[in-house]
Amino acid sequence: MKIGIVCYPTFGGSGVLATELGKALADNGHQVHFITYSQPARLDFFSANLFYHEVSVANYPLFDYAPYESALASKLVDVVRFEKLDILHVHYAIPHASAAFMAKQILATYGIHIPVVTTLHGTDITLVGKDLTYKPVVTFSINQSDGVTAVSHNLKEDTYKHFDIHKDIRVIPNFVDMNRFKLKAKDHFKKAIAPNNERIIVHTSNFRKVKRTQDVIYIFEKILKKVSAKLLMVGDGPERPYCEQLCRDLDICDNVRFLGKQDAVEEILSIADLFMMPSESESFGLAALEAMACKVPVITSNAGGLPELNVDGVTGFMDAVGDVQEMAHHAIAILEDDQRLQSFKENAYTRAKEFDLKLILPIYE
Ligand code: GMT
Repeated sequence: MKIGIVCYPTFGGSGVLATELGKALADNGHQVHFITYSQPARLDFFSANLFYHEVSVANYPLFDYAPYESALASKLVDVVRFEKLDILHVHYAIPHASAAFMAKQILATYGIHIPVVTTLHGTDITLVGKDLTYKPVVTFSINQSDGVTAVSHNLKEDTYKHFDIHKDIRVIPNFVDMNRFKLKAKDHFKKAIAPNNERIIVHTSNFRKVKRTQDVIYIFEKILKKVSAKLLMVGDGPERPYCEQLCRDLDICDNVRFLGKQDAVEEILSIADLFMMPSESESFGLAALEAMACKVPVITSNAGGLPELNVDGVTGFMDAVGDVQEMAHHAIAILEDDQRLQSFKENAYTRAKEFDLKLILPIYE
């Protein structure tokens, strides 16, 4: 098939998942066209079946806000017509689903029928979409999609709860490429980070408020009182300066490194003993799944779809949002005992295999 994929090209989970899906579909012989405003972060190689079409927004002094949605709809019309696409798959409802709807209507005037599949990822429903500013458009464009998928049962239920949706929503969970995310020998790297064989704890996110990154620092400070450890904070975003300040206030800077945005996350996960995701809301938790594929147990909150991934007491632990005391307690329980740590690592890996790309790709197809 000739598939158009619309996504955010950044390091956010929806963009990562959309890019990995496009790459896998291309490997399976489909022709995949990414349509977005810059090169997706994980689309950093050449493949005969992969194409990238940049949406550029013409600016004009009159515009306080450049109309990206109109530019995207126009680009979709252009690419569907001239590349003869069979289907559009849009990731993240705002504004991708509504731009696709507009493109679909315009294409109909040329006698072209293009089916649109919308995949809901999380904040497009739970945070931004619910906002009255966007709600009518989100509701309408979901209902107008020819197919709708959500990345967890929790997200599907939330969508029905908050929007008047009369379309069937199919749950297709996030997946991980187990060939890429696997434990790799990175002893030199481990030695550089933890020269005295300290436990290594990792957090990766876009440092938005919803991730509760300061909780990671509070939990780590409690862990340090019992277990010698190092914390790697991967990613960047608005909360990072507050986290850095908190490390100074708690006097733990020597044990914390902020690595910024990283491409080879799997290499960092390969030296990790524990992953932390204390999010306020999380429709699935792709970053936790990637950690589990690298044999890293996870301490998460019990928000949103996380219970559909993390098996409490088996692949890690789950505690109430904001309960840093319990999260630290559970982290210490895993880290202080070599044998227990090893069995949590194996369990995390076994669970991750249930979300292997090879199993999820055919569902999307
Ligand atoms: O987590 C983020 O802030 C990024 C966000 C996005 O939409 O780009 O991720 C969402 O989609 C991911 C892929 O489906 C899910 O694994 C994340 O759980 C979800 N994030 C939230 O719900 C906060």
